[in-house]
Amino acid sequence: MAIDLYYTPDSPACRLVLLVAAALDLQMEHHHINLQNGDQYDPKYLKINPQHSVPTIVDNGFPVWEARAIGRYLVNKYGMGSTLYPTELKERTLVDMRLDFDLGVLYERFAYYFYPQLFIGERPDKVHFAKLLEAMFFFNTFLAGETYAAGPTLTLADLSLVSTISTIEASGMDLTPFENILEWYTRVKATALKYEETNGKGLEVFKEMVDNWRRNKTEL
Ligand SMILES: N[C@@H](CCC(=O)N[C@@H](CS)C(=O)NCC(=O)O)C(=O)O
Repeated sequence: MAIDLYYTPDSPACRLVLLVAAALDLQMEHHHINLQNGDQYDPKYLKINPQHSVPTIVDNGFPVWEARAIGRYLVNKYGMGSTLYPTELKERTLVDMRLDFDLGVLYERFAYYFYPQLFIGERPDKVHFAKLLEAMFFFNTFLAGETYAAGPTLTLADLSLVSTISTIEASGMDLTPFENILEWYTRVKATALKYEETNGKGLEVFKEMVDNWRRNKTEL
């Protein structure tokens, strides 16, 4: 039975799940949730995920949400022998550390800084911007001398962080001060399976939204 995926193409968290599914060559039944139309509040969807967030998967009746938990679930269940989520304790802990960093620090700080501007027209907040820059420098430091975010091989950490970094870039942030991030970003785009089909496509939709917002903002 195919796994059901409830998603929105431009959402960074959803793009992460698409990247993991491609890496594992998993077929999923895609269900588009239109957040603007409020599809996430449909009682049928709330029954599956009372948190009304995307992405959510339903695997043989078992619902999972929170993108990084979905990633771990998919590799644990369908990625036998995959290096995406290593089984050795220290290697796995490093991947977990980077996933938690992305969820709780990097993406979180980006969202606090950028989404109030994009969605409710607020002015940029200097303190939030400084916190985001600090997180970018953290990540740049983690990458010093490393090939990937959690060591020498591509893991779930890279798929998660590339969905965030590409979103940050699409928001208009200049990445040139972050040399290690730039090198890593180029490498991940070239090695993550079906990158353009999964992250690239949804990112274009996000970029369009940002471009429209920027145009309307300067016209005011
Ligand atoms: N921590 C969640 C966040 C997911 C998230 O923020 N999804 C947004 C779209 S990017 C969403 O579902 N927003 C609609 C809502 O929460 O009602 C994850 O990583 O899966």
